[in-house]
Amino acid sequence: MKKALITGVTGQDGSYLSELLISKNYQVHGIKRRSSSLNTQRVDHLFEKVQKRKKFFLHYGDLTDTSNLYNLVEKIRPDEIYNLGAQSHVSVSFETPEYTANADAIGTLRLLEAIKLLKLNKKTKFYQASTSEIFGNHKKFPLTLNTTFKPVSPYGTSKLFSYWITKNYRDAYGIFASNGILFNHESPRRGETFVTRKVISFVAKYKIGVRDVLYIGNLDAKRDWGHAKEYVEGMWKILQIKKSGDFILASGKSYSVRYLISSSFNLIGMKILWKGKGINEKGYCSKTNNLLVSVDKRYFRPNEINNLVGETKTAKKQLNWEVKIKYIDLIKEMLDEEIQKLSKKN
Ligand code: NAP
Ligand code: G4F
Repeated sequence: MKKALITGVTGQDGSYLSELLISKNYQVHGIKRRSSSLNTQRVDHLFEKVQKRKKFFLHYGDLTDTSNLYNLVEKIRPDEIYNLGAQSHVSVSFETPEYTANADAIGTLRLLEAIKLLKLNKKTKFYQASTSEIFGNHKKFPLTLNTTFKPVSPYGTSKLFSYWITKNYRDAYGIFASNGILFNHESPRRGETFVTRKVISFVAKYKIGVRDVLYIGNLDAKRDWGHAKEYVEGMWKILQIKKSGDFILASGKSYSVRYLISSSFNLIGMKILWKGKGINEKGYCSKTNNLLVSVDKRYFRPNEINNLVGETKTAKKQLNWEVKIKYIDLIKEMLDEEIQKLSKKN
């Protein structure tokens, strides 16, 4: 039985990846942070279901704690490490830049050093959760491995350090260490403060009768959105092929935040009429003229990436991986689950 160690196991991707690996008969070890309130909701179902069969274990730990990581790698001696743990919110990284760099950049180095110091170079494969945020702003799309990396946030910059250090340890010490440069991926398990979940939660509440206004940031920003469930399969594939390397996982299409809002409301039979420009732009119900959406400068970032679209052909060729779930089906699934959750509560 293969053993995997997952940092960030309590997050969106960590929970889907755990499910996938357990289904492939791995023994999964996850690192969870100590928290004053419960933070294992996304994996509790797994823990309860498979614990008896000794397939899923949670360990306390933190990417900012060197000896903790070293001791866990020494104790578990994993065949595969998936480094998914991170302060993953771009906007928050401007508020907590030093912490973000510690967890998202140096945390990766700590894990790679543990593999090296424990002489696990030939045993342990390493996956780094790299991100499209390392690209920054470009005019030519799709973005490829030949595109220049010029991140525009503390998050993107920290992740770029991790991208390079993963490559360095691959080349210098022969570790099977690979980067998955993943474009935005979402799901019903997405954190509540990311834009897809924020918008869809609002629309779901509207559907069950809650009347409020959605305050939003940059409506013009475009992202390449896919389904997280498919992307974790890509992560696993990246560690199964013969040679380590760097890979882009993307859908190849991007949509604006404005379109996200319009298409989510369309799913509950409503049409948004947009009026005004920039910071004064507002969205109204086309039938009643009631105010539904208002741009709010609180949600703008000091620096922003206007558009992200990733290249898709290489992943198809090298990993036999491609996006199958379409944008509209992803949004629909998220909305249906949100409405179901709200209906259960009421
Ligand atoms: P997420 O839902 O925010 O999960 C992040 C995970 O990291 C959580 O389990 C969190 O623990 C944990 N974490 C945060 N700080 C930590 C620390 N100091 N030590 C240990 N664990 C820590 O993120 P996600 O969407 O699943 O993304 C997974 C990874 O892929 C992240 O590294 C993210 O940056 C990267 N990524 C995501 C996307 C995307 O679109 N989702 C795209 C490209 C790359 P708590 O539960 O306790 O907060
Ligand atoms: O959903 P977001 O916060 O995701 P963002 O910044 O693209 O980052 C996500 O994807 C990255 C991969 O590209 C990951 F590496 C990262 O960990 C994370 O998972 O924002 C998406 C877009 C941005 O342009 C943002 O400015 O939506 C815009 N936006 C507009 N109004 C908003 C809002 N974002 C948030 N979170 N909240 C708003 O009210």
